[in-house]
Amino acid sequence: MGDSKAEISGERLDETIRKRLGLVGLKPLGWFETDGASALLIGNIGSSLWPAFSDSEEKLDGKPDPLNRWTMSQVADLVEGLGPGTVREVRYPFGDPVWPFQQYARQALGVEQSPLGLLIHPEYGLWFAFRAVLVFAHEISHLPSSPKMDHPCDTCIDKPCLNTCPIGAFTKDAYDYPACKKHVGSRAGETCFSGGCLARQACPVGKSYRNATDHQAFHMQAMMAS
Ligand code: B12
Repeated sequence: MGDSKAEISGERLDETIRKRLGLVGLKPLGWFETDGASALLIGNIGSSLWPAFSDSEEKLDGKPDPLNRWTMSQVADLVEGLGPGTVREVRYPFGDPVWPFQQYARQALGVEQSPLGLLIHPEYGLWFAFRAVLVFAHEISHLPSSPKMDHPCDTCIDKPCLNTCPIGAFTKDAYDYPACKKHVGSRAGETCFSGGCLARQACPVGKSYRNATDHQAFHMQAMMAS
């Protein structure tokens, strides 16, 4: 018999992780390879994590970066449950260094970029985000493969995402972040600040997965504070 750790079945591991993360509204989104190792991208679909996060100690303790701290605590529990030496490294989409999460998601999920810069999924639209990447220590066999995805923007003629922003912050190949931030912080930008990005909401794909209003407001507030 060989080293059992070298023969971890990806399908079984995926299922174990899916069950654990499902309890708190997180999800294994897809597998990919990075630096010669098997890696798993973890994220949320729409407001799937919002109920568990809303009741958490991290959300209620009044300290900074509650969602990031909550994520780290969920991932630490998960990694511990997988057993010592299973996960070599955890990468987060926040803090230093800035890991290229959108590139990871392209690899893991086969999704592509929308004109807003956010990646778009044929079912979830713009309403999915990333919380962590687990880099595994041992080779994993039978990894679940990701299905080939259509890119919904190819058949979207009107592109409402590009003509809904009240200040035209999005053009075909640029996002004017300073202008966006100035507007969202002004009286005229109150709707964006409390209800979320209007351009993102104008996308016709995956509307039923749209983030809850308080979830969107949470991210807009975090963006303004950054
Ligand atoms: C810095 C940052 C921001 C900055 C600047 C973003 C910018 N457009 O310049 C600010 C604070 C403005 C921001 C805002 C938001 N962000 Co942001 N952000 C990041 C962060 C931390 C790093 C991005 C980066 O610099 N990567 C470095 C490069 C090397 O990595 P990369 O994967 O190759 O990067 C690609 C993107 O940067 C992309 N790109 C980014 N912006 C744009 C804009 C256009 C027009 C184009 C064509 C390309 C493009 O091009 C790169 C090549 O693929 C990532 C998390 C992460 N670590 O990836 C989240 C991330 C990109 N943000 C995300 C989100 C959801 C948002 C907001 C919607 C949050 C909100 N307020 O509700 C807004 C929307 C802004 C927008 N429409 O782009 C998600 C995107 C999920 C998705 N479906 O793609 C990410 C992945 C975070 C996450 N936890 O999931 N963000």
